[in-house]
Amino acid sequence: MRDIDSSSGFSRREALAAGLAIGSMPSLLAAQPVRPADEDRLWYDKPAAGWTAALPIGNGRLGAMVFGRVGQERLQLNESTLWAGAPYDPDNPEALAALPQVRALLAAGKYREATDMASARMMGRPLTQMPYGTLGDIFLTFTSAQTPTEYRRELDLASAIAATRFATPAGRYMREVFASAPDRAIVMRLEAETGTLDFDLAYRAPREIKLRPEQFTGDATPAEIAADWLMREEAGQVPPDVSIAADGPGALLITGRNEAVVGIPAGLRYALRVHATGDGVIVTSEKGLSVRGARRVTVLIAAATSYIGYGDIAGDPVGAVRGACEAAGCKPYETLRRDHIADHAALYGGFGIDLGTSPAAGLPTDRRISASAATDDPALAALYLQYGRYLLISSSRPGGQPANLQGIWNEGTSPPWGSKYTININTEMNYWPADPAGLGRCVEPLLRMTEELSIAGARTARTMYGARGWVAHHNTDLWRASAPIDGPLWGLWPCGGAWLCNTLFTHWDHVRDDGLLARLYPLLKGASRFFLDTLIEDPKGRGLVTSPSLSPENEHPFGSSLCVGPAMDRQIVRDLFGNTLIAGRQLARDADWLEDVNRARAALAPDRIGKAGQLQEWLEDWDEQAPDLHHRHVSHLYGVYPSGQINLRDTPELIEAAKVSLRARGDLSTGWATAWRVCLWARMGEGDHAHAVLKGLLGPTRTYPNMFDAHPPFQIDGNFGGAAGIMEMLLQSWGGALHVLPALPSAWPAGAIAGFRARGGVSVDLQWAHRRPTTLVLHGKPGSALEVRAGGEHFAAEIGASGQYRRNWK
Ligand code: FUC
Repeated sequence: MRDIDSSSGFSRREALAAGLAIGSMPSLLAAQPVRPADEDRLWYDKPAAGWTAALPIGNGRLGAMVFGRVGQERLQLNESTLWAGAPYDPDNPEALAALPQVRALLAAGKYREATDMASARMMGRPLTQMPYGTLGDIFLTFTSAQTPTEYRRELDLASAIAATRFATPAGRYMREVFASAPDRAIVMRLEAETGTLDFDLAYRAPREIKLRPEQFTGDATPAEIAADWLMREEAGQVPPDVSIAADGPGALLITGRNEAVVGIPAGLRYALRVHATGDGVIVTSEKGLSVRGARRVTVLIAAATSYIGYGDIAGDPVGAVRGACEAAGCKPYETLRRDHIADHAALYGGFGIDLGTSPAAGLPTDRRISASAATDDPALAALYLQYGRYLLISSSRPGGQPANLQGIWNEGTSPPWGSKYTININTEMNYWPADPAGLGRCVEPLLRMTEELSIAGARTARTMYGARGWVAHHNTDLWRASAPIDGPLWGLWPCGGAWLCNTLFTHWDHVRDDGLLARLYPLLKGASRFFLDTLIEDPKGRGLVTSPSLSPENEHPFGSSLCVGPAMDRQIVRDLFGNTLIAGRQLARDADWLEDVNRARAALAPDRIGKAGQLQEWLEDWDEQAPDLHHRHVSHLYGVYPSGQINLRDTPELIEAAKVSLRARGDLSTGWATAWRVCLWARMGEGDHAHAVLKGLLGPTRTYPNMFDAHPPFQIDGNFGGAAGIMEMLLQSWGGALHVLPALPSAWPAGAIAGFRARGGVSVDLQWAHRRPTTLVLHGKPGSALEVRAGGEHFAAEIGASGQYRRNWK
């Protein structure tokens, strides 16, 4: 089988025409031998053997996994509001009376008793939240599938188009699929250069996917590899609550309901409309569409649910999908495609990275991943970063839902961990690369979710803690549930809302927009107020602490994770109070109350160094006796990254202690936990160590063939955390300064990055050679100044009247 090389084909030309390639990159890069944006591409010489080899597309709301199969194309579909259940209130009023008793048991060191009581009386009802679902699949089954003689499929990140090209003895074919945000539809184009297109299109309703062991490793089953026709009999089997009907010429209307889970009824309806146009004969029936003798076909897929907001499910999905299909149906394919590319480019463009290249960069993406441990492939890290940006743009768009544990891509109705929002690390990690990588606009859904969560969380604070302000625990879902779930060992952690606030404040710190700060302040104030009401004095006089709480999700040596005042809580609340002070003072609000916040911040129990020289995870020096010394969470290192409160410049002794802790924890863990370790080693100035850990993240154990992160199974946070970690090795922005090449690994001696955003609203372009900076250009407001640490120097960079500061090194 021969590969079809598309580099001289339409993708490159059209990307250039759309201004996406090197020409549109900042001028700094244009003069350099920088990897062009149209090399930002995943490609394969065979169809996807399984879901984790299929290619994701998304417009923030609608998503699809594209398999690129020859005989039977499969599009597995998602809509970001299709979750199980309906609005519900999980708060447990019994908690209020149990709270002082649980605290007393913890103070007495009776951890198991405290856990039993919390389990019986302090948990949310139901004990689990609602899972994110799937919208089912569309299958296009071709009547004359034959073994291809040439084959290539790819995902072009700059144009956000998944393309499959192949030739069989019957003809030459091309398919393109993209999820258009401006046209609110997935658009699929099929073309036969020679031969004809003859296929049946059918829908398969959502089903439960039980993860098989091989899906944990990313390997496909032999059956999957052999069976290009695998899904044939299943397509068209329709459960009773799903209806499929013809909806005019070439169109199908599919309607169904979401799932009822753990006693919460199914409140949502969904609709899917598929509309095919083309030059052949298209026949519509309640079984699907059949297309015969065509050369060019365009298939539009629109989907919606009745979800309007977390308390309002009275939307009209049928009206929405008919409207979207009709509007998109009026445009020729080329116009849909052009508008989609321009819309995507507005987010994707303006950022570039070049870490150098090697022969490995010429291999198909799956082969690069499997070879990455043993080969030199710096461009794979650059691609991983750009893929992270692509995934964020595709799964988190203003007006939509934030990226969940799987972004928006989920194959079945009972995904791992419900594919929810796990806010004790995973959701926050999703947004780590957003601002630095020039995608601050993608943070908007997280802001809106947090605003909604603060309303539910105020009820939880009142009902369960008798406190003012608002609280959220370690998970939330589409319905913004904020009570503790799963069990006290995981759920009874009151800092989820506070961490979201800090993440949003970091976003503000990058854009420095007054309107945004005014929008954030009520969130910060409410979260701070909860802690002012609930922090307690440590009986041993070490300061203010949380109780009950836990160091996510790590068991201490006394048969529980439940404890008083874990380090992470103190660090998160320290940031929260500090951020509230900055925001309140800048907005000239609540002067007296801010003094209370200031006093409480100073009274928080400080970080502690234990007898092994480690940064203590708990208030007590328990680290060495914990049952899982290599636990994936490194919660007490929150202070190092994403926070900067522990750093090389201001607290070197705590950094040394953090290194002791992290070395003991080990380098490789689950996908997201490995990505966190990359960020941490970078923040601690150890570029080669960060790079070694990154290699572990990019290898086949933690990266699937489609470059999705493997927890395992698939979880998207590692993609985002890894993208952030790659940037942290090159540029950091903390403590009022820009740190240039703070953790450059020896594997990347020369390179360039452009469009990096630093705190303070400054955009940074950097080139380096022989491991030293050669050119630094800052773009920002004329007159603004930034402290820069670069090449062993420390200087103030003032942005000139042109909006630029430039520095060249010899
Ligand atoms: C936390 C982690 C798990 C997983 C889950 C979604 O509970 O400890 O590893 O990532 O979230």
